[in-house]
Amino acid sequence: MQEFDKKEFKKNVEEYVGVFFRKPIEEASRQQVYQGVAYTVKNMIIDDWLETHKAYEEQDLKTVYYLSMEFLVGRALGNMITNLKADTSIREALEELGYDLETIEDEEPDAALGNGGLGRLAACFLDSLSTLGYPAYGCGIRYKYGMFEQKIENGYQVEVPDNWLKNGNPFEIKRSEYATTVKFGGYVRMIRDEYGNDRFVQENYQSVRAIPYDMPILGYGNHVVNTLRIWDAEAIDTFNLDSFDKGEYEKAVEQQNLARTICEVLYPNDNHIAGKELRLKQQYFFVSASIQRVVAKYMEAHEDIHKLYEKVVFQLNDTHPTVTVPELMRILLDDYYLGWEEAWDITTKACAYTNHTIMSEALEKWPIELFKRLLPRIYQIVEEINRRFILQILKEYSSDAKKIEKMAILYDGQVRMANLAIVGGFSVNGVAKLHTEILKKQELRDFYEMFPWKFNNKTNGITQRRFLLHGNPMLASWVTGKIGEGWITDLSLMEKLMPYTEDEQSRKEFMDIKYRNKVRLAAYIKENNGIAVNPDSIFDVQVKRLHEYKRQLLNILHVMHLYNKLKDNPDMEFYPRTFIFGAKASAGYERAKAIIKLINSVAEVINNDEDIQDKIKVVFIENYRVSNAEIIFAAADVSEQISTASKEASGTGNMKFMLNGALTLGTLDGANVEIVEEVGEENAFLFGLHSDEVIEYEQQGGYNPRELYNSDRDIKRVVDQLVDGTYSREDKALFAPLYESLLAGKGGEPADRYFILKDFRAYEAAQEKVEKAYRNMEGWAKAAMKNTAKCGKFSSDRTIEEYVKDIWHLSKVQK
Ligand code: 26V
Repeated sequence: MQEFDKKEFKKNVEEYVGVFFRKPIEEASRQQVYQGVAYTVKNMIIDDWLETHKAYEEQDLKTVYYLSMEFLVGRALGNMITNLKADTSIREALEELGYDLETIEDEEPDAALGNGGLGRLAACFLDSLSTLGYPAYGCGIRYKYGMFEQKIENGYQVEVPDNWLKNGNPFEIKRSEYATTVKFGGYVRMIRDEYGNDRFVQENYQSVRAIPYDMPILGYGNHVVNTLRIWDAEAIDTFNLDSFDKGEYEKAVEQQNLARTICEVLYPNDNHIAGKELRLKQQYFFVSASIQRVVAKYMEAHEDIHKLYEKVVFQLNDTHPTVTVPELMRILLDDYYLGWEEAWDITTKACAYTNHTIMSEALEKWPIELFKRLLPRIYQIVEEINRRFILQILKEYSSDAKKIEKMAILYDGQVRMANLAIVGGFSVNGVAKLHTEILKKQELRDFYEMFPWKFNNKTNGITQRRFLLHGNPMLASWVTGKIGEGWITDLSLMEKLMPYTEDEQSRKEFMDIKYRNKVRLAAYIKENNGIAVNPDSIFDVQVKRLHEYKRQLLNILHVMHLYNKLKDNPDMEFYPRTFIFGAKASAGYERAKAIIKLINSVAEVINNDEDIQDKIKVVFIENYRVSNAEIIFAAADVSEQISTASKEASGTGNMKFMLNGALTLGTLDGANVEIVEEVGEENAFLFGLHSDEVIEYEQQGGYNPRELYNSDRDIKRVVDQLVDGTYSREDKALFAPLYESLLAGKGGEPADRYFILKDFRAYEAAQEKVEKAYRNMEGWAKAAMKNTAKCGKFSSDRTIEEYVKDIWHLSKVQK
C-alpha cells in the first residue's frame, strides 16, 4: 500500500460517486457517498490482498480452512479503516467533503450471517488470523437474507427480512472462475473400470453450481489480507427449458428451484435443531464446494495427495460442517482412487472439531432416511466409517452394548454428527475450561476414554480491534495515552494499566470516559426507543440471544421484585438503575418471545409510574446486533452473565464487557470462571448454584420449585404477578406459559429446569452488593479499571495462537 494521499482519496470518492450514480458528490445521498468511500477503501487494499496470496503460494504455507455455517462479521468499512490505521486521515478527508465518518459508517448494513456467539467468534478469529499473519480462509454461505431485523411492535418481536445485499456489497468479489458443481440425490451405481477396480458413480442426481464470493479480511497494520469465501448457488443451465421431454423439463425446473432456495436464508435458530432438509442441503452445499476447491488448489501446487494434511487443516465450527469428513473421503476414494486406509489416514489428520454447546437440543442428528436420500454416496461412506468404528469399539470393549449405543455414528435411525466429527478428526475442543471439563466428564465421556489425546480446551476470545479500538475510541485513546499502542496487537499489555488504578486522577479520567459513553448510549436509546435514561444511574446490561438458559427471566423477575419493594417503601435507599436488555428470539420459540413481551410490559408499567421517580428504568433495545453492540458495551457498568451454571459453553459478550470496564454479575459458568480468575472475586459479583450442583439436581430429575414458591412470599408475589394482570391487563393469560414453566414444566420437562427461582435470592443478594459497591465510587472505579487491565487473556489473538500451537501448526507469512 502506498502512503495515504488525502487529495487522491477525495478524488477517488468523487469519481466512484460520479461513475456509479452520475452525480457530483454535493448531490449524492449519504448511501451513495458511503458506496464511494467503500470502493475507495477496497481499492486501497486490493494490492495487499493479491500480494498476500502470492506470498502464501511462494512460501508454500500450511493453511487453515475455518468451515462455518455462520460468520457474524458486522460492518466492514469502519473495521477496515481501523486496521489500515487510516482513521484520522480518512476522517479528515471526509470532513473536507462535508461528512463525518460515523454518519457514513452508519450507512452500511451489518453483514449478519450468523445468529450469535458461534458466528461472532468465527468473525473475531478471522480478524486475529490476519493480524497475526497466518494463512487462513473462512468458508461459508452467502445468505441472501441474514439474521432477521427485529422490530418491537406493541411489546412484541416482529421479524423483518434482512435484505442486506439490496444496495450491493462493495467489498465482495465474485470469483466465477472457481465455480464448482455440487450433487444431490439420485443413486449410486457400482461399475467395474478397465483395470478391474470397483468404482462408485452417482447417477440421476440434481446439481447446482456453487459460485464463490470473496471478502477481504485485513490484519491490523500489517498488510496481510485473508479471505472470507462465501458460496452462492446458481442453476446449471445445460437443460433446455423448451424441451418436449417432460422428464428433462421437470428436472430443469427442480434444479432451478434448488439453486434458488439453498442460499436464501440463514436459519435463525440458536441452540435448537429443527432437522430441516434444506439445512442439510446448505451444509453439504458449502462443504462440498469448499473441500473440492481446497483439494484442487492443493493439487495445482503439489504432487502427492497423501500429504494433503501437511498443507491443509479443516476446523469444523460445531457439527454443522461435519459432512467434511465423508466428503473428503469421497473425493479421495472416488476422484483420486485411494484405498480406504490411505484416505482415512489423510482425512483424520486434516479435520478438527470444536464443540460449542452441551445443550442436548442442539446436538445435531439427521434421520437416516433423509440423509441417505439427499446424499447417497456420502451416506455409504458414513456407513463404512460407522462399521469400522463399531469393530474398533468391539475390539477395545469386547461386547459392551452400552458403548455401542452411546458412541455409534448411526443409531436409532439417525446420523449423529458429533460422533462422526469426533471419530473423523484428530482434535476435539471445548471453548472454555469448565465447558471442556464437562465434555470430558459428562457429555463426551466415552469418547474421552477412548481417545483422550484428541481432547483439548481453547478458551474463546474477542478482538480488541473492534470492541475497544473501534467501538470505544475514547477509552482506546486513553489507554494508548497511558501505556502506548502495543495493546492493539498484544492485549496482555493492558496489565500495565494496573498502577493507574491507584491514581485518583486516572480513575477520574476513566470514569469520565464511562460517563461520556453512557451519554452516547442514552442518545442512541432516546433516538431509537424514545426513552430518556439518566447517565448518572447504574447501567445494568444484559445483551445476548434470548434463551431460557441465559435467564433473562431471572433478571426481569428481579426488576419486578425491586419495583414491589419500592412501591412498598417509597423512601427506601435506592441508587437509580437503568436495566438494559437486547435480545433476538428465534421466530418459533414461544417462551422466548413471551419473555421479550414481558420485559417490554414491565418497562411500560415502571417507566410510566410517577411514584418511582425515575429510580428504575427498563429499556429493551430493538434489533441488538454487532454495530449497536459496540456502543452498548462501551457504556455498561454491570455485565449480566447469569446463565444456569453448566449451560453457557463460554460466552463472549462477558469478555467484551470486561474489556470496556464493566463488572461481571454472574454465575460460575463458561468463561465467567476464567474472567473471575483473572480479575479476582472481589472485582465481580458471583452468585448461584455451581455447575456440579446443577448437574446433580438434573440427574435426580430436578428440584421442587413449588416448595420455594409456597414458602417465600416475595418469590410468590412476583411469580403470581405473571398471571394476575399486573403486566398484562389486556390478557391475563399472556404470561401463563412462563408461570407454568417455573412451577410445572411441560411435556415431561422438569419444573423450573433452569433454576430461576432456586437462584433468585442469591441473585438478589448479589444485586444488593452491586448497589452498595457502586455507592463507593472510588472502589468501583478501581474495580472497573482492573477489569480492563486484566482482560489480556480474552483476546482472540491468544486463542488463535493456542489453536496454531496445539492443533493447526501454521507458520506466519513473511512479508
Ligand atoms: C445451533 C443450531 C442448531 C440448528 C439450527 C441452527 C443452529 C445455529 C447455531 C447453533 C449453535 C449453537 C451453539 C452456540 O452458538 N454456542 C455458543 O458458542 C459461543 C462461541 O463458542 C459460546 O460463547 C456460547 O457460550 C455458546 O452458547
